[in-house]
Amino acid sequence: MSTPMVITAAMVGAETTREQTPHLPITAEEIAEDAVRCREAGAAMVHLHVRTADGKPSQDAELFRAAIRAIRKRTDVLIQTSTGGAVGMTVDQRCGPLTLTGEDRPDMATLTTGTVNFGEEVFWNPRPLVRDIAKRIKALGLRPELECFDVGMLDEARYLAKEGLVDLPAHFDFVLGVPGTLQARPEVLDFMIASLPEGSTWTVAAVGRHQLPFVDEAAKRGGNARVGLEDNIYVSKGVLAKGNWELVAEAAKRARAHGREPATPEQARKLLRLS
Ligand code: KMH
Ligand code: ZN
Repeated sequence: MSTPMVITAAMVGAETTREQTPHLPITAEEIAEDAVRCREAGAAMVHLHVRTADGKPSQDAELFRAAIRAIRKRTDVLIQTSTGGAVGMTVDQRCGPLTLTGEDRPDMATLTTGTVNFGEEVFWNPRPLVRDIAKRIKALGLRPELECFDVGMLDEARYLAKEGLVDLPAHFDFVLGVPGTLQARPEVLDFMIASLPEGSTWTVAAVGRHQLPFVDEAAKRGGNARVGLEDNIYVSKGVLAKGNWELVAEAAKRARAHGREPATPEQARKLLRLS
């Protein structure tokens, strides 16, 4: 039987707005409601950002706590918190969710391993900042998802491993198609996979119109996929997804078409070597 496919729902993000789609969840209850439906549709994990009541991106620990509690009250989906936040945030702001311990501790956290252009802006990740976040993730006893927006970020993960800040094999997320950086093409995905440290696992998060086609590309290659309103708001050309769950349902359909069942949270925990 084929390895189950871990589908991650990137539900909120920092850039998508209610003006772009009325279906973006913002409050803890809205996030939890959509997360329940994502889990039912086949997501094993949610990639979580939070917003203030007026919809602004935030990395506030208490907003994360409220969202995590609301989700865990209703579903067993794994929770991966962002440490990327929004461009322009300080490292302490970005690490808000890494201050949550005990029953509010997330299951995983992201770690972007280098600086990239991000549309018209810069997603700033110089080495000292990356080391700082890597240490905080380790101190909390979490495994990072290494967010690679470009090929060199894979090599940087190896460098972090040499410094003892990241354990290999690791779990990587190839973020493809952000304007200003590496674009979403099948040959790019092949090169990223070939460049992985041995034994590592991977997810692909392709943005915009590439999101759903790259679920197929990932399924064919034995990898995992991330979908959701953080990266794409359309379920088909010009048709808004009615929630993250609709993108997850479409991803699950595509996974099954390639003989891959969506992983349960328990299976994802084993596949991604989470504690
Ligand atoms: N919002 C982007 C600038 C992450 O979540 O770790 C960064 C981001 C990455 O979304
Ligand atoms: Zn994110």
